Amino acid sequence: MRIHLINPSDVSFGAAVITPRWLYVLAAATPAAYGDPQVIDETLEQIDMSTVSKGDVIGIGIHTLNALRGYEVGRAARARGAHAIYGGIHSSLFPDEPFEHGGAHAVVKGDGDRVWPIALNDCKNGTPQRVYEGGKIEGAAMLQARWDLLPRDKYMIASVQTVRGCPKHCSFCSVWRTDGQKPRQRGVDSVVSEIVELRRRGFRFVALADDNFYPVTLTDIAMAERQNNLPRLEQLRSLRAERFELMARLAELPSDMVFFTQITMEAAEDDAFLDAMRKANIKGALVGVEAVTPEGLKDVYKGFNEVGEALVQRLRKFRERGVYVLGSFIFGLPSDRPSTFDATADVAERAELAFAQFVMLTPYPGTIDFEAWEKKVGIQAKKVAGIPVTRHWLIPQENRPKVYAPHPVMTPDEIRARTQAVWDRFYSLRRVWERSKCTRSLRSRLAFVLISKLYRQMYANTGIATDSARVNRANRWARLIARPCRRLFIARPLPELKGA
Ligand code: B12
Ligand code: SF4
Repeated sequence: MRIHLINPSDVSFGAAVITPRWLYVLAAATPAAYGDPQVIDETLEQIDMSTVSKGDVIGIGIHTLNALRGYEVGRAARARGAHAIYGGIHSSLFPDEPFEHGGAHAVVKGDGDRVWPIALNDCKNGTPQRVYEGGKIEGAAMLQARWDLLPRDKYMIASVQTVRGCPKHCSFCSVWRTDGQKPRQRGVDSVVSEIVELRRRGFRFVALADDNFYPVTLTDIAMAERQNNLPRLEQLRSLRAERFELMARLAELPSDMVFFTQITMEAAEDDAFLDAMRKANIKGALVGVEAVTPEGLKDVYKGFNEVGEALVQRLRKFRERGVYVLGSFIFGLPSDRPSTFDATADVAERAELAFAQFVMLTPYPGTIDFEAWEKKVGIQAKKVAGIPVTRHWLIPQENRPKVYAPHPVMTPDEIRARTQAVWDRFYSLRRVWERSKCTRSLRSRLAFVLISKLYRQMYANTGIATDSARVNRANRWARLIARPCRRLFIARPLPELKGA
C-alpha cells in the first residue's frame, strides 16, 4: 500500500513560489511503516495516474478554488482501485461534497496531524470511516514538516507555520471559524529547528504561514488589565512572551535570512514588537488594510483598522521600522463608490507600500459574507451547467462565473474594470522601478521588479481577470519568469549550520 499526497491544480508552472506546507506536514504524519509517501504538487506538474495502484491511498488537500481539480484526481484514483481521502479547508466546510463529486472513501475535517495515521490504518484494514474529526490540535502537537521530501530546485520560498487561529472575526474570512479564535502557537524549538533545516538546504526566504502573527495586541492586554481579569492577563502575557522568544531565536539565525508573515495593523502601535521583528529579519508583512473609509471597515467588521491620514501613518510606521508591507485591499464593499478606487491607490502609494493586492469582494464559503449572500440568492440562484452559482467552484473552470457580492451602485464589470486599473497603476514599470529603490544593490532592485511583475501576473489567474486570453498570457509569462526568479531567492546551502 503506497501513500500519495496530492495538491491539485489545473495549471502547472514547473516552478512555484511557496511550498504547500500541508503536503510535508501530512508526509510527516505518515507512519514510516508505509514508506515515504509520493508527494505531488500539481502547481509544478500534473500527477501521473499510472503511479497509483490498487490498494494505494491518495490524500487530496483542497481549498475552494482547486476543489474541482481535486475531485477529478480522486475519481481517477478510485477508478484505479485506490482509496481517496480528502482533507483541507474546503472539505472541512463541505464534507459531503467529495463523496458526491470526488469518489471519496473518507474525509478528514480539521487538522490532519493526528488522524491521518488512523485513517491510513483503517484503509489498510479495508474499513475507512466516512468522516474523521481532526479537530483543532494544540500548537505543541503540530508536526514538523518532512522537508527532506522536497523536490530540488523547484520552490523560491518555504513555508513554516508558527501559529494557527486568529482572535478577530472579519466578515470575508473563514480562518477564525475554521482554525478558531484561540491562537495556537507552536513551540519555539520546533519552529526554529524546521527553519534551520530549510537554511541548510539553501532556503533563505521563509513565509511564516500564519493566520495572524500578532495574535495579542496591546489593546487586548490593556483591556484585561482594566477588567482585572488575571487569568486572561496571564494567558495573553504568556502568548506575547512566546512571540518574543521566537523572534529572539530567529534573530540568531544567519543574517541573510528573510522572513515575512501576515499581521494586523495594530502591530504598528507596538514599538517593542516591531523592533523584535526587525531584529528577527521579519522583513515583510501582509497587512489587511481592506478599506480606506470608516464605512468600508464597518462593512467587513474590521473597525480596529485606521482610516485617512492615521492609516497612512500606521502603514508607514512598519516601513520606518524596517518591515515592508504588502497591503491587501478589498474592492466591491457596499459602501464603495467609483471614487474609492483612486482614493485607495493614493493611500497605497502615500503609505509607501512595497507590494499591494486589490481583491474583489468574493463570498468565500465559511464566511459571514458567504452565508449572507447564499441566503439572499436562495433557491433563485442562477445556474450554470445545472449548478447553482452558490456552488461556483463545481462549475467547470472555462464556464465558471466570477462570483462577487451584488453591489448597490456598481455592476460587477465596473468594479472589475476599476480594480484592474488600480492593479495596472500600482504595478506600472515606472512605479515598480521607483519602489525598488527600497533595496540596496542593482541585483536586488531587479529581483524586486521581477517579483512585482510575477506577483501581478500570477494574480491574474486566481484573481480578477475573466478574459481567458489575458489569463493564458499571464500564465505563460509567469511560467517563463518563475525559473529565473527562483535563482534570485535561493542561497548557498549551509549543511553545517548548527541546529535549534
Ligand atoms: C500561507 C497561505 C497562502 C500562501 C501560500 C499558499 C501555499 N502555496 O501554500 C499564499 C499567499 C500564496 C496564498 C494564496 C492564496 N490563498 Co491562502 N492561505 C495561506 C494560509 C495563511 C496558511 C496555509 C498553510 O500553509 N497552512 C499550514 C498547513 C499545515 O495547514 P492546512 O493547509 O490547513 O493543512 C492542515 C489541515 O487543513 C489538514 N489538511 C490539509 N490538506 C489535507 C489533505 C488531507 C488528505 C488530509 C488528511 C488533511 C489535510 O491537515 C493539515 C495539517 O494539520 C491559509 C490560512 C489557513 N489557516 O489555512 C490561507 C488560505 C488557505 N488561503 C486562502 C485564499 C483564499 C487564498 C487565495 C485565493 C488568496 C487570493 N485571493 O489570491 C490564494 C490562492 C492561491 C492558490 N491558487 O492556491 C483561504 C482559502 C479559503 C477557501 N475556502 O478556500 C485561506 C483559508 C485563508 C482565508 N483567509 O480564508 N495563501
Ligand atoms: S482577515 Fe486576518 S485578521 Fe481578519 S479574521 Fe482573517 S486572519 Fe484574522
